[in-house]
Amino acid sequence: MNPNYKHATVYQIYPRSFCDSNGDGIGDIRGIISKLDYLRELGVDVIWLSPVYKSPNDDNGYDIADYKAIQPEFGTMADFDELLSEAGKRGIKIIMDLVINHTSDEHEWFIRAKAGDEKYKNYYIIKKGKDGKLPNNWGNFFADCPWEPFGDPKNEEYYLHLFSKKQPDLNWYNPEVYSEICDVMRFWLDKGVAGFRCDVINIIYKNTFADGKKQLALTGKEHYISTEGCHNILKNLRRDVMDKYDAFTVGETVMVTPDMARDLTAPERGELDMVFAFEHMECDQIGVKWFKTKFRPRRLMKALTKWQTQLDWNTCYFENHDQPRSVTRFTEGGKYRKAGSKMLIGLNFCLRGTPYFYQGQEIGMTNGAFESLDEIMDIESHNVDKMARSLGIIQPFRWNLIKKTSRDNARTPMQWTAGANAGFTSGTPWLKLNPNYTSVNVDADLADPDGIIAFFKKVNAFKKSNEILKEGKFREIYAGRTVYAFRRELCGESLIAVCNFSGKDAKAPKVIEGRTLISNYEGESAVLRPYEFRLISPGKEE
Ligand code: ISL
Ligand code: CA
Repeated sequence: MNPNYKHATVYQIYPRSFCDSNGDGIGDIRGIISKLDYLRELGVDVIWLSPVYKSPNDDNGYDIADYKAIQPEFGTMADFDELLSEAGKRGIKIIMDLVINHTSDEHEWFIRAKAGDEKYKNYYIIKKGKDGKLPNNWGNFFADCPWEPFGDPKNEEYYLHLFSKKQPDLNWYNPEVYSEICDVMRFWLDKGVAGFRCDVINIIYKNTFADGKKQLALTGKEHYISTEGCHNILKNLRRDVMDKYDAFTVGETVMVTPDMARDLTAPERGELDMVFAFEHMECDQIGVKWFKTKFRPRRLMKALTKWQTQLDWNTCYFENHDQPRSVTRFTEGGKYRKAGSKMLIGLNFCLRGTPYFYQGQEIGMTNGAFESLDEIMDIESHNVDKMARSLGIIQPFRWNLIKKTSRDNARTPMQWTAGANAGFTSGTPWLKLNPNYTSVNVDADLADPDGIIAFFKKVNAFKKSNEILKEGKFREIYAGRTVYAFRRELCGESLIAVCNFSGKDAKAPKVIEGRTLISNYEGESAVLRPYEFRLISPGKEE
């Protein structure tokens, strides 16, 4: 773990939806530059920038057509360089999104492969079908078929795409792919970026292309999750590239267990600095993430405690560009928006690990207010609709699933002001704004001394100056139906964090006695109020 970034407060920007500087309705790099002072005020140390590379946008930039070029609608390389230097002046570092499981089918490598160039064919995973059948029975992350015919149908060749068919998987058996990616990483590190968030990094190396064990979703996954081959690639990337820079990596690791996460991050193994795990994001679903069930706080507490105790260093997060908004999910649809947002922010800072926040979380943005699939742009949602239709699921039911789970819930434009288009753009936003921007926006929140941003800053500053919250061990001390409390302990001293995941008052457990240092409510109270958060200094240690 690079110690320079261990305690960074990281803020994720989804460039398309952050701030539009030129009125085309699409957020851009100059828009980000214009908000750097705002981010410095929040106390952000590192920005994780979702992809800004050249892309045909089948998956909003996660389909990269050129790893060394900026997407024209986001600006130019000169804009990017200016962003880096302006951020640097404010003490803010930038990490890039490194998407290396796949490229776009419009990447030059894939275009050459299709033109029959053997060298580039070997950059991708191209397999023969068998007797008119697909090469294997694997599933696809976007509710699609993962094999698409490649070239002349007579050849019966298919290419693998675990995501959209415009995202062909790279062939990590090929050392040339490795060298190309090293080169890409050096290109950005030489410019001065502080590292990478590595997209679905634990699935890049497939052990075999044999059929997988049949399952509800992602048949075949046992052949590619956290394989030895993947570990080796990560070790090499660390040794050949990362170690030469002051930088860090955070892996997006899907379907990992704490054991796998330990292997991916153990300092002595020299692979990744930290990983995003998903178990706590799965506490309101059945089987696959498109089937949401009622949120039960106990499931969230169980997942948090499990990861806090079984992995030495976590990434702490409740939101990103793939997940519905946390305040909608975990605090009754946002009925207690202000208290709920603050509670989740407080909790995120008090857990052991590096805290990550997603744009808009600091003002309590809620899920999008979409009324039909026509208003949704996310390719995943459209695929889910198709799949559900093919299973005979009726439209109102399909829509109900998609409305709750669509990734566009997190991608609605950032709400800056109560003015036209929430101050996001002077044009027409690429995705429908949440109409609640008239009251939920940065201006309004900043003007409120009791606002969410003020609370965010307070807890952020406290954490930065407090060794117990930074380095202390985690111990759960109470997990009731709605009340969750834990201690952070360091050298015989401790702090207690407590949350009430309920819109009703809850009895305060005895174990949380002490002096309240920070809370999202005014004044003392014997009971815990709806979505109350408290950081407590216990009187005496037991
Ligand atoms: O639920 C998930 C994991 O359990 C998924 O959302 C998962 O995070 C996702 O499918 C992988 O996401 C990443 O790679 C995708 C891209 O569409 C996402 O936006 C990105 O975060 C393909 O590059
Ligand atoms: Ca723009």
